[in-house]
Amino acid sequence: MDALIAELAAICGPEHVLTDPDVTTGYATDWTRRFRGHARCVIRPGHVDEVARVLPACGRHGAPVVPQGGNTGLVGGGVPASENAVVLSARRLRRLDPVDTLSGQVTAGAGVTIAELRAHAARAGLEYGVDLAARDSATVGGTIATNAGGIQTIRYGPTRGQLLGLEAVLADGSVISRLSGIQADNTGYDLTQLIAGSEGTLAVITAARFRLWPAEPPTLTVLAGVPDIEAAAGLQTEIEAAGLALVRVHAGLPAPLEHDYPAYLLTDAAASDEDAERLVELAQLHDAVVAMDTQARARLWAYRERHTESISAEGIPHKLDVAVPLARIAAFRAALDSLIAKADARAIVFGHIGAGNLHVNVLGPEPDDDSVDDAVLRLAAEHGGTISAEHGIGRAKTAVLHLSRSAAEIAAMRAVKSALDPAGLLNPGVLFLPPGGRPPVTPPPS
Ligand code: 2HG
Ligand code: ZN
Repeated sequence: MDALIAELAAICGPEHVLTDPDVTTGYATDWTRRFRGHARCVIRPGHVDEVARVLPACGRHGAPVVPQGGNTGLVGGGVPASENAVVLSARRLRRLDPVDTLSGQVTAGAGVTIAELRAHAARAGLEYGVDLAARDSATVGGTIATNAGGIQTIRYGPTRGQLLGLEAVLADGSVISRLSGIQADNTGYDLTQLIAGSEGTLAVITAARFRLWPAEPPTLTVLAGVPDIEAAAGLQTEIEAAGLALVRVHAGLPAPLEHDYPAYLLTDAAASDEDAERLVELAQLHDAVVAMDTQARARLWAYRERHTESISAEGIPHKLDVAVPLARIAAFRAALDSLIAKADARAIVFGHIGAGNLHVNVLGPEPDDDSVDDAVLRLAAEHGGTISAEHGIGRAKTAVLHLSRSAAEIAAMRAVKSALDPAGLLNPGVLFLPPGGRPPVTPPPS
């Protein structure tokens, strides 16, 4: 047997070292199917102490480690780029402490899903501030590593905004643990916030301490037809006609409104009946339906949340998760149309309009063809925007990080990376362009 695999089996138990290609392939392919790699094995530690032994073992054998949560990321950040890589699945790190109702906080293991964390908080009358369509698979560890946003970002901020402390293992196996939840803690570098959003390149997250919010569930959801994207800006979650049509086909849903519209707006609100009436009378809203109970609200949200799967049913999408300042969103949208037409591609655009965040999903180009990706990301930068609003850089956007970060910032980020992980053990090829350029998204069959 491979000496590394024998060592890993001794640490975690042989049943937690997966080597069967039928099983490991699932861990080495991302949710979109655009990014594929090959895992030498998948290791599933069940405790932080095991993680602390796994990392030095992989280091000794020169095997890169790719930390992975629910594998719902959309930019290839959890997919191994080298044949030799070990995928470290954090899904068995399932600690979930009782909610501390005095402080309104909770500690959760990296493998707890967002749906489980939200349900746990809700049972204590509190709310975890992040929610997203992938809630049943996306994990605490993965959403911290990617600083996931989701559908409540405007209200509560992204994952970083929920985070009070982390337990994580550094590349050399040392464990850092800041789970006390003390908010008044001004003692130097904030390692928690440094590791959040570092996409598995600085540490393996094993647990986290979160702040929770008083539960104030929205009382109504409005789905409205609007004339264009500008009318939707300033409000909440936006869908366009093409996306809604796709969702209706793939999810078998009826038309939500009597007529079709160029764009749709979906928004949750904590409001009274009168407020709801005032909302649907807004001049920009051509037509609207209002849902006031949980089931009816879920029915309207399905039109938004089933976009990702409906697009994937049509092909392998190029996911370009950009944000531009709200004042420039209409200009960006118009320029995007002509760019997509010239590329002879198809774009499905939806997002979180209140945050200026558009998920531009391009269908048509081959998975390895980055030309549309480049053009759309450049367009966002030219409009004063960012190349990633919520999904991160992953492997997908390493070559264009400079569109959103200055040379000085990238140099500082690289310095942090080499100080904490001098051998480049953790998630090589993610965030920074590797020497020799980005490997192909789909490796040749081995
Ligand atoms: C969402 O907003 C997710 O539903 C996925 O960020 C976006 O599939 C996408 O492009
Ligand atoms: Zn999103």
